[in-house]
Amino acid sequence: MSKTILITGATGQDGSYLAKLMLERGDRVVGGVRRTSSDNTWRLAELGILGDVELIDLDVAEITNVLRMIERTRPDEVYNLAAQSFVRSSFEQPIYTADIDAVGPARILEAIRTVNPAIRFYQASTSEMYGKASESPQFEHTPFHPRSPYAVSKLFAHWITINYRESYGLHACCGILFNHESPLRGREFVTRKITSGLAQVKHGQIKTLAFGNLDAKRDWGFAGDYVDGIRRILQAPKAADYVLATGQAQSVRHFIELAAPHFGLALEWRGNGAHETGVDTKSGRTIIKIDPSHYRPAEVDALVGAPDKAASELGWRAQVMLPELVAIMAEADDRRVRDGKPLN
Ligand code: NAP
Ligand code: G4F
Repeated sequence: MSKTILITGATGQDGSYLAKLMLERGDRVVGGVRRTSSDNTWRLAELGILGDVELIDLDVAEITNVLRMIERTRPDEVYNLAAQSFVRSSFEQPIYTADIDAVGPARILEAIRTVNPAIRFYQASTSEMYGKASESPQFEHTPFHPRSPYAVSKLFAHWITINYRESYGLHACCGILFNHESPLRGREFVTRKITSGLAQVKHGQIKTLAFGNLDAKRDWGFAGDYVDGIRRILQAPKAADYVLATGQAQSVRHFIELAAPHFGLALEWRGNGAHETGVDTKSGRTIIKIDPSHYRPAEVDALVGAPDKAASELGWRAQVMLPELVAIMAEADDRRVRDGKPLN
């Protein structure tokens, strides 16, 4: 039976992929968009679904707006993907980040509790909550040690979601998602910065790229796989929380090494620390540098998830592993730059 799905943050990477998945399943999809001075629907357009999603003004900063939109659209399920999602910016804007990422979900939960407690609710929790993790890999029960205002805010959101489940019986679930990427990833995140930047180097638009900590390790999967997991989490008969991850971690350095050959570059690392460079041995040109301004006040050194519960209870497994993910992203950015299309 067709359902009404409300997605907050529908213009983001996951919101766009999730909207496409739900439309393909025959659901009515209402996409919450926050008002900005310029159009930000390019991902929906790239997926060919811009005309199919009902777009509404929805900013999770404003409780009356959230209340009205839930009353008006009468969703069966709400997926809260809205966030200030860039960890580094959260150190500069901790209070704003907390308002959107922590209090925002609490506003939605209050609206659901008030309007219709039968509405199912999904909260986009994050592996960043593990931060300085005390065990590896990380499971649902691994203790949290957040290392940024973003992660602290998301931890509040995680627990308030569980609290509304326990206090009021809401069918409210958290997906603890490890990093997931795609050609629709924002360019400020390191994976897309690598593939879009190397495409620009290849086509002569820029000479060098500057990074921070090359040795940070992440468990990178493909966003298309993860939105399928998000949907499955909310369909499970009993509300619960799940880790979604590939189970494998690699460094930023390794991601760059995998990406370089897709752009015809033969990368060699030279030097150490802040003086390390990446040189293309074919041309002899330095294409990668270190810029310490990209270092974070507190870093998350390594994250790797254990998606065993999602596999056994939801039948979910990541399909795309890192080499294929890099190839998909590299190919998309190479094509965009070659064809003179915006990188966004
Ligand atoms: P994203 O591309 O940054 O998308 C975030 C979305 O939130 C955008 O549509 C953004 O709108 C919207 N937004 C920001 N502030 C808002 C506000 N005040 N009210 C309503 N909407 C607002 O992030 P993503 O990668 O798709 O991630 C989706 C969610 O999963 C986020 O909550 C993120 O924190 C979480 N998460 C992501 C990952 C990952 O690896 N991608 C992993 C774990 C958890 P604009 O288009 O106007 O900016
Ligand atoms: O790509 P990142 O900015 O992603 P980060 O911080 O892991 O956060 C992403 O994943 C989380 C899930 O774990 C989400 F919750 C969150 O919303 C977001 O989607 O950085 C990855 C790593 C970091 O250790 C960072 O220090 O890459 C390192 N890094 C090194 N140089 C860099 C750079 N990160 C960025 N963005 N830019 C650099 O130049």
